Amino acid sequence: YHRLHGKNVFITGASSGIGWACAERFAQAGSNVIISARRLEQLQQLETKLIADSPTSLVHTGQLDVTCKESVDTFVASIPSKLKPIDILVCNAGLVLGLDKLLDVNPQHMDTMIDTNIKGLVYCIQTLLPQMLQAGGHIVNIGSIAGREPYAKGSIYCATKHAVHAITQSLRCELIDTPVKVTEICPGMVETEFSKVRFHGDELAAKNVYKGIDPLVADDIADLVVFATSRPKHVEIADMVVFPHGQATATLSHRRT
Ligand code: NDP
Ligand code: 8X3
Repeated sequence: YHRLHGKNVFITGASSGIGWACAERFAQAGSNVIISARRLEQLQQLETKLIADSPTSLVHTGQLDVTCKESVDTFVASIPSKLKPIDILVCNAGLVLGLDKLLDVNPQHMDTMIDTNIKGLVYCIQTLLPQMLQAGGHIVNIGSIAGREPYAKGSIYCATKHAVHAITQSLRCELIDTPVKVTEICPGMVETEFSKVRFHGDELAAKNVYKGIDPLVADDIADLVVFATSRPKHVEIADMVVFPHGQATATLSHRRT
């Protein structure tokens, strides 16, 4: 991972799960990290950990709600110059709310998923891509197996992750003659706060999602993000689909009883 040393990495949704793990992995590899999310307290805990574990890495921490374009612009403008230009953008902030048939989808949940998973990702890319076009860069979008295989009671979330897939592919075509690479990472089941958020804080319902499975953990995905972004200049990993062993499709899992 020597190529990551001294790189400036911007991570959205770093207050838990995959984003948090990415911040740790990049800092361990000698990158400087900009960590953002809505929950500042969690980010401050992460910052303390990063500074203790990786004292040579610079850390910039700030509250950011990706659904607000203005706040993305303001946040990026506030990044100290020693952490610019951004070399790597990890568009990770995302969420699912509910597990409902289309007829029962709560309109506010639908808006939040679309605003976060699609529009928030686009705002971050629109804000950071111009500087990458000059200096070079790498955009990593966290998609999902839900962006390849729609499943019952997941229509809106699946649609948002299909959108992430489409946006990533379009972007790679648009950037073909530039020094910017684009990668999509599509995980299956990863045990993070994801299911807790889906079931509105119901810990038992969240635990049941992973019952009888050895789910992926956030570090497994962070490993792939640092792998993809540390390849030689001419290597562009387009996408990676990753499951825990025991999961074969979005809905086919083998559970130990
Ligand atoms: P977590 O719930 O643990 O983390 C989600 C992160 O997104 C949090 O840091 C949260 O921070 C942040 N976030 C949510 N809304 C916003 C917002 N409006 N602005 C900024 N940050 C926001 O889940 P994961 O780590 O699992 O999820 C990360 C990504 O991985 C998501 O895009 C998810 O769709 C994807 N994914 C997850 C899978 C899984 O099984 N866990 C499988 C496939 C993909 P805060 O609340 O502080 O804002
Ligand atoms: C998360 C994967 O299939 O649980 O993106 O919705 S799934």
